[in-house]
Amino acid sequence: MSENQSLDIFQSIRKDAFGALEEASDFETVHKIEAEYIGKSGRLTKILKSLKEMSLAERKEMGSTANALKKEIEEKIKLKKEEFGERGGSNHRDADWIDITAPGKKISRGHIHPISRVLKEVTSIFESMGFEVVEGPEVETEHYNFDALNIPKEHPARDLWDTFWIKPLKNGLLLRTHTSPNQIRYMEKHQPPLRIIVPGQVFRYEASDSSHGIQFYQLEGLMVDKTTSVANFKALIEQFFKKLFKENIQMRIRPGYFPFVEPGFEVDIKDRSDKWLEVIGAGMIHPQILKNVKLDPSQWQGFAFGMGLDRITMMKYKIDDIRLFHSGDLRFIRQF
Ligand code: FA5
Repeated sequence: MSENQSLDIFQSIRKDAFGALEEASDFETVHKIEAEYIGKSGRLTKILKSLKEMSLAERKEMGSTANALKKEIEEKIKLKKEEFGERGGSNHRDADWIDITAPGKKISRGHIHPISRVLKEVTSIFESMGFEVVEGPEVETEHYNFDALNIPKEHPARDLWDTFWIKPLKNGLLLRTHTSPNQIRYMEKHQPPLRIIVPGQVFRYEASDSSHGIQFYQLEGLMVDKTTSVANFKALIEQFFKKLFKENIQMRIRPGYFPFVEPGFEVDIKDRSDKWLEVIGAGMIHPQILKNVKLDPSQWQGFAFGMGLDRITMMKYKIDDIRLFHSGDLRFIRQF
């Protein structure tokens, strides 16, 4: 090998090694470069190993250049290793090193179910209008769910509510089909004037479709005073919709039948596709119900209503299938 050729080799090794080290951006890469040039079978190591086959003069010349270059590369590698975490010579390992400037991992947060969201908003609107929030049991007795509401056994109106009965049947226990039993429960224990709402889950043994669930939320409302009238009910509901939807939505009240009110109505609101959606069953409390709870119908009167919260939520968030609420589909819930 001529002197010029050997100098060329050293120059190219030097250029490659330093170029690579300059570009290296982590500890691993520096480690690889170290092996490539000055490791056991590194490019420079090979030359050093071949020295013994050379003449004395060659060996002298090549040897000192090779050793100087090796030292230079070693220095640079040491600096680079320090830069990426290995404290020169100490036994810190790469894995022990923490990059405190690295961006944090994104923490995924939970989501509030749209019905919970609406329930919270709805209760706070009614609270602002003087209503108190009360709760009642989901497993109910036949007495409160039906009889006390003027729906005795064999009464055809029982067919309005397909019921999940709890075995053994002789106990007369069921999953409440509506929140109305709480009208009775509350009036038995409290004297008017009364203003309450009772939110909760109800259950019906019926076929489901895009606007009917077998398990859904209702919100019962009850107001009893000396002069409480249909006009009060209408004003309350209009005010409520205005506050909840924050825009004027179209609503209509039409006659409806429930054995525990007289007269009874149903309230519809217009949905996006211009179709009426029934959201509330309501009416003036039937005199017989007042008598059942030992209130004198000639002194007291009031209204009651049962609002379908799932349907209200569908309107509020433009959801077109009620079954999505219990689908367990995370893509749905993550939108809220
Ligand atoms: C009742 O349950 C009565 N207890 C309401 C009532 C209370 C009347 C007080 C008079 C006085 P209804 O079955 O219509 O009525 O249900 C009331 C509301 O619940 C409906 O307007 C509707 O918004 C909602 N709803 C009824 N069935 C379902 C269902 N399967 N899925 C989702 N929402 C429903």
